Amino acid sequence: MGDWSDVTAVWGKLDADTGPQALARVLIVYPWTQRYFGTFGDLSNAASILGNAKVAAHGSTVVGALAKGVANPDAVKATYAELSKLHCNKLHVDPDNFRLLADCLTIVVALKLGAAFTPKVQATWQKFLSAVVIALGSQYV
Ligand code: HNI
Repeated sequence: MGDWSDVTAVWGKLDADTGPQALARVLIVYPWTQRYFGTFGDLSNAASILGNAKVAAHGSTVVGALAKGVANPDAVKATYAELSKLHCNKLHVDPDNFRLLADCLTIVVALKLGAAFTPKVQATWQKFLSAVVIALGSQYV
């Protein structure tokens, strides 16, 4: 999957705010995704979303779940099989949304890394996220 050290390098440069920012962007840029987070309180405008502690905590959970994929690049599909079933059967999340989250995460990563997010790094990083997105959709029936 490209030069894997590029992915581990990106991962090592991310801070605790990465997940919260990525999920907040999903909810702001694609407001229809708010439907899954009815228990999260006020999501009525960008400032509320960016300041919402539940969004931040859940963003950390979501991006934290990528650690296993980074650690096991050859087993991405197996790693996310259970999460795929959960999002399909229990959470009823439309799998198209995984791609939206991946894209927002890439944008946050680009902002954080700046010039270090070279095209080569981007290519490998997006290939990794794409594998995760496919894995998360793989148990939908
Ligand atoms: Ni997702 C719960 C991982 C994308 C909606 N999600 C989780 C949990 C993990 C997780 C981990 C916690 C599971 C548990 O409680 O056992 N989610 C991921 C990953 C991605 C992702 C790795 C993509 C990279 N989830 C999304 C997207 C949406 C989404 C794009 C909706 C737009 N997820 C949810 C919802 C929950 C959830 C809703 C339950 C939240 C709660 O606390 O009630």
